[in-house]
Formats: sequence, C-alpha cells, structure tokens
Amino acid sequence: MLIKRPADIKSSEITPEAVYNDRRRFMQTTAGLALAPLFASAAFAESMPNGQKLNYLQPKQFASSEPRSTFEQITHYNNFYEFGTDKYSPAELAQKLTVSPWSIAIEGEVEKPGVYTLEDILKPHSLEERIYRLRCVEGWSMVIPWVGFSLGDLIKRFKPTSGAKYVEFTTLSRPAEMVGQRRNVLDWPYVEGLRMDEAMHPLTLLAVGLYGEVMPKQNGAPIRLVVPWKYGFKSIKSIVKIRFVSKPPISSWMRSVPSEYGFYSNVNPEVDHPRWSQGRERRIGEFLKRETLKFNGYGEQVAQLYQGMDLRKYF
Ligand SMILES: Nc1nc2c(c(=O)[nH]1)N[C@H]1C(S)=C(S)[C@@H](COP(=O)(O)O)O[C@H]1N2
Ligand SMILES: [Mo]
Repeated sequence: MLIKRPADIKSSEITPEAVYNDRRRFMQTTAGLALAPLFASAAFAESMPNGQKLNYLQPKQFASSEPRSTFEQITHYNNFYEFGTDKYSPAELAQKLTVSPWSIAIEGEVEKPGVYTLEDILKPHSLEERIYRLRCVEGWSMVIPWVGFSLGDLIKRFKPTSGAKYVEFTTLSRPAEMVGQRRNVLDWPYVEGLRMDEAMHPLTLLAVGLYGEVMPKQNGAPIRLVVPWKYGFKSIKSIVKIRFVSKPPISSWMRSVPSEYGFYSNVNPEVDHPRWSQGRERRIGEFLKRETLKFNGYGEQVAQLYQGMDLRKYF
C-alpha cells in the first residue's frame, strides 16, 4: 500500500510545506482513527441497520474527479440474483436478509483456518473510502464511493501456505431469506475466484459500506468484494467463506455458461462477449454511451499482472 502509517514516517524527512501540511492533516486523521472504533456506534456488532455511519479515511490515491453515481442509483439498480434476476427487486427483497450475527470461514491452504466473526475479521483494519468505477458485463457502469480495506491486508493475517495459488469466495446460502435461491437460475451458492496476485493487489477491496454508511443489503451486506478492473460479477456479495486453493476455482458464471464467462473476466473492449460488443458502456443516468476502457481504466496499476498472457484466450 502507498499509505504511510504514522510510525513509518520519519521526522527527518524533508518535505515542501504544502505536502507537509497535507501529511500532518493525514496523520492527525490516522492517529485519531487508532482510538476511534471503526463504526460510529458500538451497536454495530449487534445490528447493522441501513444508514448507520462509518468512520473512515479518504486517502488521495483513491479519490476521483469523475462524478459519482447517486446513492439512489447505486442502491436501486442492482445485480444480486439471490434476490431476483431483475435490477429492481434486490432493493426491496434484500431487506429481509439477516446480516447479524455474521461469520466468515477461512479454509484451505492457510496456516490459520477457522470460523471468524465479522468483528474478528474487521477489528485490525482501518477503513478508507475508494471511489471506483464498476463496469457490469451487461454494458452499464457506475461510479461508487466504497468504504472498506485491502483484501491483501486480511489475507496476510491468515498466512496462506505456498500451495495457495488462488482464492475462492462463497456467498451465503439461505433460501429462507434469499428468495432468488429457490429457483435454479444459478448453481447456488454464488462462487467467485481470484488468482493470488489479483487478490493481493492493493486495488482489490473488501467493502463494508458505501457513501460513508454501512453496506446496504442490496449491495452485498455486510461484506463484499470489489475488483474494479474486472466485470462486476467478480465482485461477489455477502461473503461467508474464503478458501485458499491450488487450482483456479470454478465460478458460478463459468459453471453456468462457460462459453461466455471465463475465469479472468478483465474488462476488455477488444474482446466481445459472444452475444454483444464490449466496446461501449452506458453510465447509469446518462443517455449517450461512452467508450469502455481496457481494465476499466485501471491498466496502469494492473496490466503487468497479465503480461505475456493472450487475453482472448484467458477472457
Ligand atoms: N452473490 C452475488 N454477488 C454478486 C452478484 C450476484 O448476483 N450475487 N451480482 C454481481 C454483478 S453481475 C454485479 S454487476 C455486481 C453489482 O453490484 P451492485 O449491485 O452493488 O452495483 O455484483 C456482483 N456480485
Ligand atoms: Mo454485472
């Protein structure tokens, strides 16, 4: 990560005044955060009602000059098949989901496997805001101010072994509350996967909120993945299991339609979906389409992960 913790910043470092003042401000926030709980209210552990405020930092490198999609757009145009296959049902049907208590099983090629409560998972991490573009494979996009922390920082705590080459993520299975799971539109529960270096990349986020508030249920409460250079379906919601494995996991979409969805699913205007072009996208709320950027515009940060790979073959 590019963020310096106060302890790493030597007082002997000579910096121009403007930078110094900025850093001082940053350090003050960071120092304050060490004492403050992650959540503005200690009631977080018992319940996470929609709308509850989070405490978080705003590191500069994840800011964006692009206008954000509105809270209304982000929370009322969702893909969450566990709550229906249309974009409008999750906002309503996901409100039935019980998100507390919540735990995550850490399994597979790892030195510290176990079932951890959400509080255990979150405790050592400070939250930060990251404004990321999300590009859905269907051809629309949004700009979302997530609140979360790097997945890589979590992974390091559980010490994956040398056999851990990939990470598999699984969503909750609870048809009593997830009404979409009563129909076989996908092979439930929803599964996704990343290569280890993708999972460790500093851009890869575990998000627990957006617009400074606890994650709305329809957006994947209480904790979901956000991988901004890949199509949106890689960003799995409501995670209950993280498993370290030696072989590439088979995601729900690969299992369902292997000719259309590959393991990598990097946003790529040069590789069309078999049934439509991926060259353009519609930002939700806008009329005219815009060009889709390779790796969703994050190529400078992630292109080297795929050097030498034929991205038509590894789509
Ligand atoms: N468990 C689960 N995760 C999921 C999905 C889903 O249906 N189930 N849909 C994916 C798709 S296709 C997209 S585009 C994003 C949408 O996230 P959002 O609704 O927060 O914008 O979530 C992804 N994560
Ligand atoms: Mo999507």
